[in-house]
Amino acid sequence: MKLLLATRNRNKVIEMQQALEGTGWQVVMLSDVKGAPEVKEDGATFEENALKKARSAAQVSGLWTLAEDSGLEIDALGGEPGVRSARYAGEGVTDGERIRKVLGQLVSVRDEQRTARFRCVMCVIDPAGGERCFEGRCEGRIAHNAGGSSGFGYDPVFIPEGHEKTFAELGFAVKGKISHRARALQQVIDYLGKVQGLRPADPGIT
Ligand code: ITT
Repeated sequence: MKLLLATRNRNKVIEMQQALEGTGWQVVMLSDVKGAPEVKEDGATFEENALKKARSAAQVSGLWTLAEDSGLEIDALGGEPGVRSARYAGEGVTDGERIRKVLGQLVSVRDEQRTARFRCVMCVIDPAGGERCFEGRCEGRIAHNAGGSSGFGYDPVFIPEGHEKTFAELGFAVKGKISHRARALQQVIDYLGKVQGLRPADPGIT
């Protein structure tokens, strides 16, 4: 069975593809789907944006489709950048510029007040239009300086709970087990496993 990954973020694709290996689902990229429109991510929640991305790609492709919306919530900034994580500091800016903005706003914030979490909501749409969403979270804190070169986005400033290094320093071996994306994806994989299990009894599932 084919599963369309409805994301244009190559780093997300890498993380999701690795986890989906061996599940029996054949991954299809959004770049392989003709006419997949750009989605305006103007929802107020991760779920709204994830559903928007999943619905538009599912409609064009007719395939089982997985999309996600994710971001970093920093308590000292009232939950910012949150759903605006990709657009924080403006459109078309680099990860480095977004990180500089975050660190700049936290200059005078002490360790114990630098708590934060990554959140990821993944939505799966089936060809009959059924929708299921799953959320993964990873608690942690914001470092005082950027460190490490693995991963993407805010990884160089996020220290997950129980660790003293950033995701970018810890690398994928650790991130792939405990991240918000890994936790959401595990629930998706469990759900897709049940779908596969139902298949012989339900010829309607393609
Ligand atoms: P798609 O919408 O095409 O999936 P995107 O990069 O626009 O890709 P989002 O709208 O979900 O994705 O934005 C999420 C942003 O949150 C992302 O660009 C990063 O800045 C940040 N982010 C999400 N997950 C992250 C992670 O695992 N590590 C570091 N930063 C992350």
